[in-house]
Parts: sequence; C-alpha cells; structure tokens
Amino acid sequence: MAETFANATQILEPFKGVKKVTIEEYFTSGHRTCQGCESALVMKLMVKAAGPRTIVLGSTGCMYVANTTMTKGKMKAEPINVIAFCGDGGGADMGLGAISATLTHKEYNSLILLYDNESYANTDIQLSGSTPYGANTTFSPPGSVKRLIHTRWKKNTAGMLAAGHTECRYVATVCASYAVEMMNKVRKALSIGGPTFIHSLDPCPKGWDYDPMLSHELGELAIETGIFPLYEVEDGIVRHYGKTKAIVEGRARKPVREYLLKQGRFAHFTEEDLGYFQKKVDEMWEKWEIPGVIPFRREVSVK
Ligand SMILES: Cc1ncc(C[n+]2csc(CCOP(=O)(O)OP(=O)(O)O)c2C)c(N)n1
Ligand code: SF4
Repeated sequence: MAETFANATQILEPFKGVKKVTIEEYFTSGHRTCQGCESALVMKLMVKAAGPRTIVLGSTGCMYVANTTMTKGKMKAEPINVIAFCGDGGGADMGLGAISATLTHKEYNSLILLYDNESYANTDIQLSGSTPYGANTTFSPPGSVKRLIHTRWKKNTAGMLAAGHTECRYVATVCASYAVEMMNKVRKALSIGGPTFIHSLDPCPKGWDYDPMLSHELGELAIETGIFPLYEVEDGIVRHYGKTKAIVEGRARKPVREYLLKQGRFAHFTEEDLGYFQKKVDEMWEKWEIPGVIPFRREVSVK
C-alpha cells in the first residue's frame, strides 16, 4: 500500500486482528471522563493506532477538558501525525466551516476525528445538530404539554463532508464497539495523506442516560439497527464495511426500538414516535441513492 500514498508522513499498516494490536498505551489512567465513556475509548484507540509520533489537539468539550490536564514534553524534529479531534458541537455545528476549509487544502496532512456523543456534553448535555430526533436533552426536555421538543433529524455529517469535498481522499465512519476496525480506519486516514475525516459514534452514559455497562452494546445496536452506517469513502469510492456491509447485502436490520428503549433520553417515546424513527431509518436504507451515505434520489420520469 505504501506506493500509492505519496503524501503521507508515515505508513501505518493495518492491524491484522486483535492479537496483532500494539501493546503500548498513550492514553493513560488519570483522565476524568465518566465511567463507561466511549469517547474516552475512542481517544485511547485513536492514539494507540497513530503511535508515538503523533500530536493531538482538540476543540473544547469533554475530551479536551478531561484529557489534557498534563501536557509536557518535547518531540524530535521529524514527520509526525497531526490529529485534531472535536465533539459534535465543536465539529458538526460550530466548527463545520473550519473543517470544510481544512478538507479543501490538499497540502495539509492531518486527520480530523469527530467524536459524536450526540450533545454538547461537557456543558451539561445541550442539543446539537447531531442529537437524534426526539431525544431528551437539557435544551429539549419532554413535557406534558409538548412531548417532543426536538423534532429535527440528525445531520448527515460524514456524508455531507465526503460529498462536498471531492479532493479529500478519505472520509470514514467508525464505532469503537468494533475496535480493530476503528483503529485500522485511523491508520488508513493517517497513511493516505492530505486532510482526512473520521466520524465516530460514541455512546455517552451521562447524556444518553443508561447504565455504563451498556456502552459497548449500544454501539453495536446503533450499527445493527442501521441508525449509524459504517462506511469509508476512499478516492471517491464508497465501501460499506462490517455489519453495515451485511445489511447492504441483505441481512435484516434490528428494529430501532431495541436501541432507543435502552436509553433514558427516549423514555418518553410513544409507539407513534418509535414508528416515525423507524420510518426515517427505513427511508435511509430503501430510498437513498447510496444507503446511509447520500440521500439524494434521481427523479423518476412518469410517462
Ligand atoms: C466558542 C465557544 N463557545 C462555547 C464554549 C463553551 N463550551 C465549552 S465545552 C462546550 C461543549 C462542546 O460540545 P461538543 O463539541 O459536542 O463536545 P462534548 O462536550 O460533547 O465532548 C461548550 C459549548 C466555548 N468553550 N467556546
Ligand atoms: S458526559 Fe458523556 S462524553 Fe462526556 S465524559 Fe461523560 S460519558 Fe464521556
């Protein structure tokens, strides 16, 4: 794979299975995230995949606040990986313009990783453009007069960035419940060169209101219900992977209620709300031009 990635600062071969994953940890104990925080796991796996010649910077949010307490040290003058992380508030909302600009600069070698816990979590779980339809947040508490305060559909951030930045060589979606795949997408993004983008869906026990032991299972369910598709777009070619690929090839999706009803933020949902959510996810798979990625549809001429 080395020859094709002329712009990369270093080539990181994919881990061929969990037993081949490197033992060194760069995300050490002492951070201050909640128990069961999947975004912390994403940080741990991201830097493990990237290796020691890496600088990580980020916009403010849970991961910045909880993980950057002790920063000291010097690096040798040598090529390094640069990773910028952001939450969904920082990336899918506030910093979207900056990410867009970065992805048009072919000369930048950097990976932007958006860790999506589906709220402005660090400031107490406010609604973001990435919060799912109907969810209870501090900005959208359900009430007796109005049950659903948040009635907008979640942004299709990775699809939007892939479609809108045709010279960006690599965009992927990941979930840390599939850790080796996730790390290999980070390695690929860093190896291919140029600005690249990864969107990670991260269950958040505090914001989603569930027992921390369910984080891994909820990540799996997000994929198995088809709510969060796993795919990569490499040089304009879309590849679904993992359980999402199986869905594209015909495997039945689990009903969205299995995922939604495990989370307190959807505890107020009625059958009608669950039905609406299911219908929107079905549309994504049955009507989108590229399922889970590109929502446009060609006009069908009626004679
Ligand atoms: C320009 C600016 N606006 C608002 C804030 C206050 N603020 C700090 S953390 C945060 C939440 C960021 O949410 P997100 O990016 O989703 O990350 P998370 O907290 O969920 O990890 C906000 C709004 C800030 N620091 N800077
Ligand atoms: S609020 Fe959510 S994202 Fe933030 S540290 Fe806690 S579990 Fe992690």
